Amino acid sequence: MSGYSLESKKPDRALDLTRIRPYGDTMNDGKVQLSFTLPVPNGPEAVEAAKILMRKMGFKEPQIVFSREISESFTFFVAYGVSIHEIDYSSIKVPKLSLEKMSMEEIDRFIDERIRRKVVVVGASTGTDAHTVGIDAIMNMKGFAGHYGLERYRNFTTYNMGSQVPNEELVARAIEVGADAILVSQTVTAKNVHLKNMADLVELLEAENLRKKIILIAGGARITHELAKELGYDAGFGPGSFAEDVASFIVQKLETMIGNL
Ligand code: B12
Repeated sequence: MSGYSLESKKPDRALDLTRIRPYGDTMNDGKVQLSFTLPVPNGPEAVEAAKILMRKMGFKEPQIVFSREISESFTFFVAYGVSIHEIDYSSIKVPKLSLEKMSMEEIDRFIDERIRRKVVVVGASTGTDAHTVGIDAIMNMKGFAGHYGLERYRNFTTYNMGSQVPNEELVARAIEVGADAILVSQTVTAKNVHLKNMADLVELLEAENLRKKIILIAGGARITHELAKELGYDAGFGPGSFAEDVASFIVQKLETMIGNL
């Protein structure tokens, strides 16, 4: 059988995409599973507290199906509930990156034929962020999930500066090596620390009169293309991104920038 179809889940009538609710056992039953932690010891009061919270969150028929104290006076819950809300799926418009995705070989050939020099990229996990796995997945030779990283590309020269790199150092290195693109990884988003750090980098590049000359890309588990654009970046890449997505974007954008010189 070929791909999943909404129609196949509801043979008796076409699904009204203007009014959809979560799917549990039957179409639009609104059933949701969620988990959370409360700073109280486990017990009947904790379970009751979790149910009250579920009702306050707008769920009907709250059920706590699992509760366990995960450390002293902190209890983790798994809950089921019925969402009373519905959404108009047909009205949703999400800004998406439109690019022609190429393979590593096609990208290297594209650079041979249309850029005719090496593409220079500097990347880092910036600010206080110590997570390196994301930026390494994109840049390191071996790459991620069977997709080679940028270091493997014949026509890319890459500088991976590692983690906890201050914006100033990143910009200084980009200037030193004549970077075409800066790659920023931001994993920790607690209290929106990434927003300030990402915005500060844009300001720094503007102050150096470099923003329009360098392709600026952000990535991370909570980064979307929409968020990156809002913060003044050229593109944002979230979970499931691979080096060829980023490289396809860089070379196509670079070709336009060179053409506009
Ligand atoms: C490994 C890990 C660590 C390791 C990191 C080791 C290392 N060398 O990287 C250590 C133990 C150091 C660590 C520390 C902390 N961590 Co941590 N960590 C993780 C963990 C388990 C995995 C992250 C990971 O490697 N993912 C795999 C990579 C491949 O995925 P990814 O980063 O999303 O990358 C992909 C895309 O997002 C994208 N991408 C990422 N970056 C970039 C960049 C560019 C330019 C592009 C194009 C694309 C791109 O491409 C990648 C491939 O598809 C996650 C939980 C989880 N399961 O996700 C928590 C997690 C990220 N950590 C978390 C936290 C809170 C911390 C600490 C603050 C904990 C603490 N209280 O000390 C510290 C922070 C330290 C610091 N100063 O940054 C939270 C972050 C919550 C938040 N959103 O803020 C998470 C989500 C755990 C949780 N649920 O609470 N952590």
